[in-house]
Amino acid sequence: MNPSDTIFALSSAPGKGGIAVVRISGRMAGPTLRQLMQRDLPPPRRAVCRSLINPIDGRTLDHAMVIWFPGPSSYTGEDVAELHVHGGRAVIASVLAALGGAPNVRPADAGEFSRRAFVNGKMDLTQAEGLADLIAAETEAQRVQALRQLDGALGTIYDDWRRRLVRAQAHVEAAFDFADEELPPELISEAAEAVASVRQGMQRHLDDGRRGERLRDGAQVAIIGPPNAGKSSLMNALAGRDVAIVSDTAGTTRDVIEVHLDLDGLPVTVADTAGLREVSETVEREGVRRARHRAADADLILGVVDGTADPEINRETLELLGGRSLLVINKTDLMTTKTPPHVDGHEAIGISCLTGRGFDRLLARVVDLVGDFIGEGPALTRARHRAALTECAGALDRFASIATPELAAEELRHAVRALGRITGRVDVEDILDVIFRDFCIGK
Ligand SMILES: Nc1nc2c(ncn2[C@@H]2O[C@H](COP(=O)(O)OP(=O)(O)OP(=O)(O)O)[C@@H](O)[C@H]2O)c(=O)[nH]1
Ligand SMILES: [Mg+2]
Repeated sequence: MNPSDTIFALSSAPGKGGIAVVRISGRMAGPTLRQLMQRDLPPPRRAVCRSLINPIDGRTLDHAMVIWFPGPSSYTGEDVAELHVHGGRAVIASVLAALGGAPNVRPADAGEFSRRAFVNGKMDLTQAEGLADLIAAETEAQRVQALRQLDGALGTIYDDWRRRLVRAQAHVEAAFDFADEELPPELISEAAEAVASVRQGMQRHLDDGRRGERLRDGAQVAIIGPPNAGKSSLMNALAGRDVAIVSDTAGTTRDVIEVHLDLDGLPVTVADTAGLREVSETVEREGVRRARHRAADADLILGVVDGTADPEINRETLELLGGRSLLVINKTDLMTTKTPPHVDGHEAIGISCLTGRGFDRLLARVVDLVGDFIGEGPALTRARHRAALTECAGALDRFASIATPELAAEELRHAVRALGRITGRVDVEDILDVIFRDFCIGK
């Protein structure tokens, strides 16, 4: 894969459509476009109608809308041509075949346009990831988060930390590299303060309960409760279809059953689990173990109990509630008494899976709780970022406990490198820039 090649690809989805967009990027984009149109290039960034001609046999391929983006004002930063052709399979195939026959042009590899945009400084790595997430987004909240990341909200936070650390590093390095020069003594203490403040912000970012990652992958909701309480019935009601088997036999559900749902724009994975009880039978016992495990990992627990049953069987369910959770009192259609708003300090909602009563209220509370948890504002979205930030934080902690400037500077270097890996900025030139800009050493 040669980055100086000129590449082309179908940029819209494959298949039949009203229009299809073919992009060409690289040095040969202009000559190739000229040859396809057999006319001069149109004015930059203006949509024009042109016939596309097959250069081999001179026959017309399609009447297209053509836009010419001379570099660097283009998506990739290179010369880019966009051909908006009619979206039929044969049209697309003939245009791609004509491009394939053009000299010094080749089909693009996966992600190659965006990779070039990164290499040419059009976006950082978090933005490239945001773009991938935006294309994959299936719910409204995922779209909003991805767009925020594409707009550079995450990259801005990481770059700001990195800039402050680079500056601290430059100051610490200056303290021993240029020991004979007149350096203000507060430089080191200021550097230490700056590092401590970045470290704090980073910790808050890391302690966000993985909400950004959850929004990418879906918040985890676990339905737990004693056997026969109506857990699978609730799961089916939430999913709007028969996902899990419902029966009046206690112990019907034995494994964890998951559905992915879009609740008011929020991606949620709901897990129905085996009824909690002490059993000797090995398969059901394993199911109960998995149910407890799910409850421990969940972002929201829905503890379902049968409002008509002996409360004694609810004890373990109530014990597992805590953190973000709701007690769902089911089968209100069989109850003569009203359900209390709280039970043992847990917020309670009465519903009937049979009649649907209370279900809207429950759904609204679930959306509230998951929405609160996922929250607003840029959040860590990927394990890759978390790993790099954790590494960076470790280096900053070691920096704080080291007395010799040489070793301390080495830890800062390590921290800056780890942060730079997130956005894809790993150069040393800017450290030198700060040194020379701030100190004017050697006049
Ligand atoms: N009257 C009434 N019956 C219900 C309601 N919800 C569920 N049931 C019945 O309760 C029984 C148990 O329902 P399930 O949904 O299978 O209960 P579960 O909690 O998943 O049970 P296990 O998987 O065995 O732990 C079934 O016979 C359901 O039809 C309700 O709101 N009202
Ligand atoms: Mg069940």
